[in-house]
Amino acid sequence: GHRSCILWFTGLSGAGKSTLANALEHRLFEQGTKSYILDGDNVRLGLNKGLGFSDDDRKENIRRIGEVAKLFVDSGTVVCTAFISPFKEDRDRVRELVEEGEFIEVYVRCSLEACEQRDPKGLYKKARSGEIPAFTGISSPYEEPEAPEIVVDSDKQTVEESVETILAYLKEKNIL
Ligand code: GGZ
Repeated sequence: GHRSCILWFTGLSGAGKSTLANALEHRLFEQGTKSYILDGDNVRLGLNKGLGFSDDDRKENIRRIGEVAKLFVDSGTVVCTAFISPFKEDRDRVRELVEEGEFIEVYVRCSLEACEQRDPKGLYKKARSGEIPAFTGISSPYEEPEAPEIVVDSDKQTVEESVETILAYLKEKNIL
Protein backbone atom coordinates (compact mmCIF):
# COMPACT_ATOMS: atom_id res chain seq x y z
CA GLY A 1 0.00 0.00 0.00
CA HIS A 2 0.96 3.65 -0.20
CA ARG A 3 -0.20 6.99 1.06
CA SER A 4 -1.59 9.47 -1.43
CA CYS A 5 -0.10 12.91 -1.97
CA ILE A 6 0.21 15.80 -4.38
CA LEU A 7 3.54 16.12 -6.16
CA TRP A 8 3.33 19.75 -7.17
CA PHE A 9 5.87 20.43 -9.94
CA THR A 10 6.57 24.13 -10.43
CA GLY A 11 9.01 25.90 -12.73
CA LEU A 12 9.43 27.87 -15.93
CA SER A 13 8.01 26.87 -19.29
CA GLY A 14 10.44 24.37 -20.77
CA ALA A 15 12.01 23.48 -17.41
CA GLY A 16 10.82 19.89 -17.83
CA LYS A 17 7.87 19.59 -15.43
CA SER A 18 5.74 17.40 -17.69
CA THR A 19 8.71 15.31 -18.79
CA LEU A 20 9.63 14.60 -15.18
CA ALA A 21 6.04 13.92 -14.13
CA ASN A 22 5.67 11.43 -16.99
CA ALA A 23 8.94 9.66 -16.21
CA LEU A 24 7.97 9.44 -12.55
CA GLU A 25 4.50 8.12 -13.38
CA HIS A 26 6.11 5.38 -15.44
CA ARG A 27 8.13 4.24 -12.43
CA LEU A 28 5.12 4.45 -10.10
CA PHE A 29 3.07 2.37 -12.53
CA GLU A 30 5.79 -0.29 -12.67
CA GLN A 31 5.69 -0.68 -8.91
CA GLY A 32 1.88 -0.75 -8.82
CA THR A 33 1.27 2.71 -7.34
CA LYS A 34 -1.88 4.40 -8.61
CA SER A 35 -0.95 7.82 -10.00
CA TYR A 36 -2.35 10.48 -12.28
CA ILE A 37 -0.94 13.55 -14.01
CA LEU A 38 -2.75 16.84 -14.26
CA ASP A 39 -1.17 19.11 -16.86
CA GLY A 40 -2.03 21.74 -19.43
CA ASP A 41 -3.13 19.12 -21.93
CA ASN A 42 -5.89 17.67 -19.77
CA VAL A 43 -6.83 20.73 -17.70
CA ARG A 44 -6.32 23.93 -19.66
CA LEU A 45 -8.14 22.44 -22.67
CA GLY A 46 -11.08 21.22 -20.60
CA LEU A 47 -11.96 22.26 -17.05
CA ASN A 48 -10.02 25.50 -17.42
CA LYS A 49 -10.84 26.29 -21.02
CA GLY A 50 -11.46 30.02 -21.09
CA LEU A 51 -8.71 30.90 -18.65
CA GLY A 52 -5.73 32.76 -20.11
CA PHE A 53 -2.46 34.00 -18.68
CA SER A 54 -3.35 37.19 -16.81
CA ASP A 55 -2.36 37.13 -13.12
CA ASP A 56 -6.02 36.60 -12.18
CA ASP A 57 -6.50 33.75 -14.65
CA ARG A 58 -3.34 31.98 -13.51
CA LYS A 59 -4.51 32.32 -9.93
CA GLU A 60 -7.89 30.77 -10.78
CA ASN A 61 -6.18 28.09 -12.88
CA ILE A 62 -4.05 27.03 -9.90
CA ARG A 63 -6.97 27.26 -7.45
CA ARG A 64 -9.10 24.86 -9.50
CA ILE A 65 -6.18 22.49 -10.10
CA GLY A 66 -5.54 22.46 -6.36
CA GLU A 67 -9.15 21.52 -5.66
CA VAL A 68 -9.05 18.74 -8.26
CA ALA A 69 -5.72 17.49 -6.89
CA LYS A 70 -7.28 17.33 -3.44
CA LEU A 71 -10.05 15.11 -4.83
CA PHE A 72 -7.43 12.79 -6.26
CA VAL A 73 -5.73 12.59 -2.87
CA ASP A 74 -9.11 11.71 -1.32
CA SER A 75 -9.40 8.91 -3.88
CA GLY A 76 -6.07 7.43 -2.79
CA THR A 77 -4.03 8.49 -5.78
CA VAL A 78 -0.55 9.98 -6.05
CA VAL A 79 -1.32 13.00 -8.19
CA CYS A 80 1.37 14.87 -10.11
CA THR A 81 0.58 18.40 -11.27
CA ALA A 82 2.71 20.09 -13.92
CA PHE A 83 1.91 23.79 -14.11
CA ILE A 84 4.19 26.83 -13.99
CA SER A 85 2.23 28.04 -10.94
CA PRO A 86 4.33 31.21 -10.78
CA PHE A 87 2.87 32.75 -7.65
CA LYS A 88 4.00 31.63 -4.20
CA GLU A 89 0.70 32.68 -2.60
CA ASP A 90 -1.29 30.44 -4.95
CA ARG A 91 0.96 27.42 -4.33
CA ASP A 92 0.78 28.01 -0.57
CA ARG A 93 -3.00 28.10 -0.76
CA VAL A 94 -3.03 24.63 -2.34
CA ARG A 95 -0.68 23.43 0.40
CA GLU A 96 -3.29 24.53 2.95
CA LEU A 97 -6.00 22.45 1.27
CA VAL A 98 -4.54 19.08 2.26
CA GLU A 99 -3.10 17.44 5.35
CA GLU A 100 0.43 18.18 6.56
CA GLY A 101 2.91 16.24 4.45
CA GLU A 102 0.49 15.58 1.60
CA PHE A 103 1.63 18.57 -0.47
CA ILE A 104 5.10 18.02 -1.87
CA GLU A 105 6.44 20.99 -3.77
CA VAL A 106 8.94 19.94 -6.44
CA TYR A 107 10.87 22.89 -7.81
CA VAL A 108 12.07 22.03 -11.30
CA ARG A 109 14.86 24.57 -11.35
CA CYS A 110 16.32 25.60 -14.67
CA SER A 111 17.90 28.86 -15.73
CA LEU A 112 15.86 31.09 -17.99
CA GLU A 113 18.79 30.94 -20.41
CA ALA A 114 18.57 27.14 -20.64
CA CYS A 115 14.76 27.19 -21.04
CA GLU A 116 15.05 29.81 -23.72
CA GLN A 117 17.76 27.81 -25.47
CA ARG A 118 15.53 24.72 -25.49
CA ASP A 119 12.42 26.63 -26.58
CA PRO A 120 10.75 23.41 -27.86
CA LYS A 121 7.59 25.21 -28.98
CA GLY A 122 9.15 28.49 -30.06
CA LEU A 123 7.21 30.33 -27.35
CA TYR A 124 10.18 32.23 -25.89
CA LYS A 125 10.98 33.58 -29.34
CA LYS A 126 7.40 34.79 -29.66
CA ALA A 127 7.50 36.21 -26.15
CA ARG A 128 10.69 38.15 -26.94
CA SER A 129 9.13 39.61 -30.06
CA GLY A 130 6.01 40.58 -28.12
CA GLU A 131 3.78 38.21 -30.05
CA ILE A 132 2.91 36.47 -26.75
CA PRO A 133 2.30 38.99 -23.95
CA ALA A 134 2.79 38.27 -20.25
CA PHE A 135 5.09 35.30 -20.78
CA THR A 136 6.57 33.83 -17.62
CA GLY A 137 10.22 34.75 -17.16
CA ILE A 138 10.13 37.35 -19.92
CA SER A 139 7.21 39.67 -19.29
CA SER A 140 5.47 38.03 -16.33
CA PRO A 141 7.07 37.04 -13.00
CA TYR A 142 8.06 33.64 -11.64
CA GLU A 143 8.34 33.54 -7.86
CA GLU A 144 10.80 30.83 -6.81
CA PRO A 145 9.73 28.46 -4.04
CA GLU A 146 11.32 29.43 -0.74
CA ALA A 147 11.15 26.04 0.99
CA PRO A 148 10.28 23.35 -1.57
CA GLU A 149 10.35 19.76 -0.32
CA ILE A 150 12.38 18.76 -3.38
CA VAL A 151 14.58 20.68 -5.80
CA VAL A 152 15.80 19.17 -9.04
CA ASP A 153 18.19 21.03 -11.34
CA SER A 154 16.94 20.06 -14.75
CA ASP A 155 19.77 21.86 -16.53
CA LYS A 156 22.35 19.80 -14.61
CA GLN A 157 20.66 16.47 -13.71
CA THR A 158 19.30 13.87 -16.10
CA VAL A 159 15.60 12.99 -16.02
CA GLU A 160 16.49 9.62 -14.45
CA GLU A 161 18.56 11.26 -11.70
CA SER A 162 15.72 13.64 -10.91
CA VAL A 163 13.20 10.80 -10.80
CA GLU A 164 15.46 8.90 -8.38
CA THR A 165 15.64 11.99 -6.15
CA ILE A 166 11.85 12.16 -6.01
CA LEU A 167 11.43 8.40 -5.42
CA ALA A 168 14.00 8.52 -2.61
CA TYR A 169 12.06 11.34 -0.94
CA LEU A 170 8.77 9.44 -1.21
CA LYS A 171 10.34 6.33 0.30
CA GLU A 172 11.99 8.29 3.11
CA LYS A 173 8.61 9.80 4.00
CA ASN A 174 6.97 6.37 3.87
CA ILE A 175 4.65 7.43 1.06
CA LEU A 176 5.83 4.53 -1.11
C1 GGZ B 1 3.54 31.16 -19.80
C2 GGZ B 1 2.37 30.21 -21.56
C3 GGZ B 1 1.88 31.47 -21.90
C4 GGZ B 1 2.29 32.59 -21.14
C5 GGZ B 1 1.06 30.02 -23.29
N1 GGZ B 1 3.11 32.40 -20.08
O1 GGZ B 1 5.80 25.22 -22.26
P1 GGZ B 1 4.34 25.06 -22.36
O2 GGZ B 1 3.66 26.26 -23.09
O3 GGZ B 1 3.76 23.79 -22.83
O4 GGZ B 1 3.81 25.41 -20.95
C6 GGZ B 1 3.34 26.73 -20.83
C7 GGZ B 1 1.89 26.66 -20.48
C8 GGZ B 1 1.70 27.33 -19.10
O5 GGZ B 1 0.44 27.04 -18.59
P2 GGZ B 1 0.25 26.80 -17.02
O6 GGZ B 1 -1.18 26.44 -16.82
O7 GGZ B 1 1.27 25.89 -16.52
O8 GGZ B 1 0.56 28.28 -16.46
S1 GGZ B 1 0.17 28.89 -15.05
O9 GGZ B 1 0.55 27.91 -14.00
O10 GGZ B 1 0.97 30.14 -14.95
O11 GGZ B 1 -1.27 29.15 -15.02
C9 GGZ B 1 3.38 27.35 -22.24
C10 GGZ B 1 1.98 27.87 -22.48
O12 GGZ B 1 1.14 27.34 -21.46
N2 GGZ B 1 1.84 29.32 -22.43
N3 GGZ B 1 1.07 31.34 -22.99
N4 GGZ B 1 1.87 33.84 -21.44
N5 GGZ B 1 3.21 30.06 -20.50
